[in-house]
Amino acid sequence: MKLALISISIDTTSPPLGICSIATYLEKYADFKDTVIVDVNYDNIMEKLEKVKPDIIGIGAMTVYYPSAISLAKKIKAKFDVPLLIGANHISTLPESLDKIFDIAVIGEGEETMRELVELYREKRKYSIEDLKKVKGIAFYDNGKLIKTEPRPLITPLDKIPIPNRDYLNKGCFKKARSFGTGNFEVNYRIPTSRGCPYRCRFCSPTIMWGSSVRFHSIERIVEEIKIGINEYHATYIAFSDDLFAVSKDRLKQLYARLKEENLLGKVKFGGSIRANLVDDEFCILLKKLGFLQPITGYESGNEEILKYLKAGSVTVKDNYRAIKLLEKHKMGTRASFIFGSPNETLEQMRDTLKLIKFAYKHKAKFIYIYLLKPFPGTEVWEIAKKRNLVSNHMDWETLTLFIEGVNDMNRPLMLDKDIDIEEFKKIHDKALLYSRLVSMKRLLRAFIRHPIWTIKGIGNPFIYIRKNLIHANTLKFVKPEK
Ligand code: B12
Ligand code: SF4
Repeated sequence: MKLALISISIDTTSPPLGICSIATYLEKYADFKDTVIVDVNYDNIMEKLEKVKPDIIGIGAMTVYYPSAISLAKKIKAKFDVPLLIGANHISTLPESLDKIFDIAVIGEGEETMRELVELYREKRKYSIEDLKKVKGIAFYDNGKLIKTEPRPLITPLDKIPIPNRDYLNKGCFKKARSFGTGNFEVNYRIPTSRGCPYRCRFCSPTIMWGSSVRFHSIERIVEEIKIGINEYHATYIAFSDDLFAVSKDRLKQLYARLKEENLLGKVKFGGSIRANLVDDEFCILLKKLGFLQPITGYESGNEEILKYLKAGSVTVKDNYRAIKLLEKHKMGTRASFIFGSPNETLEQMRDTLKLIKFAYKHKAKFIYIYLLKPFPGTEVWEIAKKRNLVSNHMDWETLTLFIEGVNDMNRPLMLDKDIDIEEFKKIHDKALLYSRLVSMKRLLRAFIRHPIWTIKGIGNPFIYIRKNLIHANTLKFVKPEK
């Protein structure tokens, strides 16, 4: 019996660790070794499935990829008469949006639910409705009616989940590629060290996915995973890909002490997400000693009222300015992300964010990401968008995807406010993007000076790259609510 798990996220620097974790878990707890990972970045999905001939197929998708998951599912169903599963963030945060093309939705943490589903299929060679009703943490249709079973308890302690065996991943994941973490060419490696986040930002959904408390891997286990990354996969840059990595100084201190004992400091560069409210000199010194580069920080807004709304009062604009300054002072730089288009955000408030972006630019931010607020399911922003009739459980999911046809734009904006003056907003947004592009150009230039061949290889034709990513990156098409 074979299981194929498909990743459709387009990103060569972030291997699909969720399905890799499921494959490893099945090996350990179901004695099942026949999982094959199909990765859109390296495989022709349909060709690979033809070759593998799986008995069960599963696709994982964030909301931005849900339309792609549905169209892939249609192709798969036309060729394979096997149970087709959907998992990961989109369906976990909105099982009600389950498309009938899928036989089963796996809600939330996938490891234990997949163990049960694989064992059930191995025993009975089919899924009956009666059997499915007994499996926790899934959704499916019974005679056109959506059935959601009892929630699946979370796995505790988190170390019960084995270290993902990266041999399941395509070898291409461990080739040098331009790193979002350093801007250089690195063997990029990711390690999630926890599940969940203690904060409650209104645009984010960690509690729906991972419950209200945070579960951590032990420091021992993290160090073990780092060693595997360095020794077996030759990782040169490790990103801790938690919802929020640096939750406390204590944990950083413990990690530092163990890495020092193991003589691992300086062997690899680290990255991960931090929060402006946590940044002070001691925190920066700790990160620096660990070998951290350019920690990623969601500054989001330069306006007090909007920031208070977005981050539920957990951080102030003063914290943002202080963090940017301190990260420059300690020579780590910052990867800074900002959001425009919060509910009821005025142009004046957006200009405050523009000021903060300019400040980040002046203080040598290494990356500047400009986002338009997207209402993702499971968030408070989703509920607002729903009340405004902009989204629904069965909406056109293309509205929330990453790409606009023909334009390499990462932020297809669904404007939440009908009264916003789009032309004025575009002017502010264009200025913000200008800072982001200037930073990209500097980065590209630095990379070119250090690694000319790699850089050209990585970006292809430089003229096309510059036109696509730097000049036309900002051709926004607005989806504005009807007046
Ligand atoms: C690291 C990370 C990134 C990294 C790497 C992404 C990647 N491809 O791995 C980067 C920085 C590149 C990134 C980018 C984006 N991200 Co991101 N990212 C995360 C983060 C913090 C961790 C992901 C992770 O590794 N989790 C750990 C693994 C173990 O969990 P998992 O992947 O969810 O898998 C489990 C279950 O989902 C399930 N499962 C997963 N797949 C499957 C498949 C099947 C068949 C089954 C049965 C089960 C199953 O079982 C797994 C084990 O329990 C999550 C938050 C989070 N904690 O999930 C956000 C998150 C996934 N990202 C999010 C978003 C929005 C984005 C962007 C769209 C942002 C943007 N506007 O550009 C981009 C997309 C870029 C792209 N091209 O794909 C949202 C998605 C929201 C949603 N409703 O879809 C999240 C949830 C953050 C949030 N709370 O808002 N991201
Ligand atoms: S945005 Fe970051 S800090 Fe806020 S809830 Fe999400 S993961 Fe936590």
